Amino acid sequence: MDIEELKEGIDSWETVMFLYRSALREVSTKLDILNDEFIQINNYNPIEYIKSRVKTPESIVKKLKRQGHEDSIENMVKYVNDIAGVRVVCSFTSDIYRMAEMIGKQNDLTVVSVKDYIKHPKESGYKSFHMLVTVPIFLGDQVVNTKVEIQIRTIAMDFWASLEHKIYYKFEGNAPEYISRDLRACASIVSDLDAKMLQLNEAILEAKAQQEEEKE
Ligand code: 0O2
Repeated sequence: MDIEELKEGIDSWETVMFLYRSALREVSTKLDILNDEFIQINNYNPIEYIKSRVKTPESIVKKLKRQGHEDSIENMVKYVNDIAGVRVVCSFTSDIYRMAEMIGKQNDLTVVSVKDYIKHPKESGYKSFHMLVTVPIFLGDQVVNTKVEIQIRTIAMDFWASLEHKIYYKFEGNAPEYISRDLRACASIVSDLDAKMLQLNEAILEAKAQQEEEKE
């Protein structure tokens, strides 16, 4: 059963939030295990850190309003996809796609939708890879597929998004044009930095491999 179909206890805020908190735990553990497996096999750590949060009631109500919906538990479960959110911060852009592929292959997760704001950045300059997944939560008498939004990005993308979010919040979405323009310019600097770091990493790996070859 999907969380939207939950009839019994739909009026109970606690039941719904319990499901979202449980889904966050499931997905976070899954990501930790994937990272550990990757370290074991490749001797390399693609995830710098993972943050997770359940959206605050104020933020849920704001989002419903923005979407033009009444604030009810039924509507929030149906229309707000990021009540449970996990942010995976990777070292390099290539790690993002590697992680996304690994997540997509997990049999017990269903990928509902994918938004690639790296290949197609938002007007604001925002870059990140979003996956909306559902994870089954096994209760005593039923299984509820619960939505979790996974945002995957580099440290540089996360740095920009966190500061932009703070700045934009102060203007409640109505920032003067010159601020938006400067923020877009910063996003472009951040992208250049990401590309340069990836290039450096590849050059280092190549140089190391060559040194090893010469030793043999
Ligand atoms: P908050 O306060 O971070 O929770 P959908 O969820 O698919 O129905 P939505 O919300 O447009 O529709 O989805 P999208 O585009 O995937 O955005 C979801 C989240 O991505 C946002 O949640 C932000 O966290 C982040 N995000 C999207 N665009 C931007 C941006 O331009 N700048 C920054 N800093 N973050 C962004 P919320 O609920 O909007 O905000």
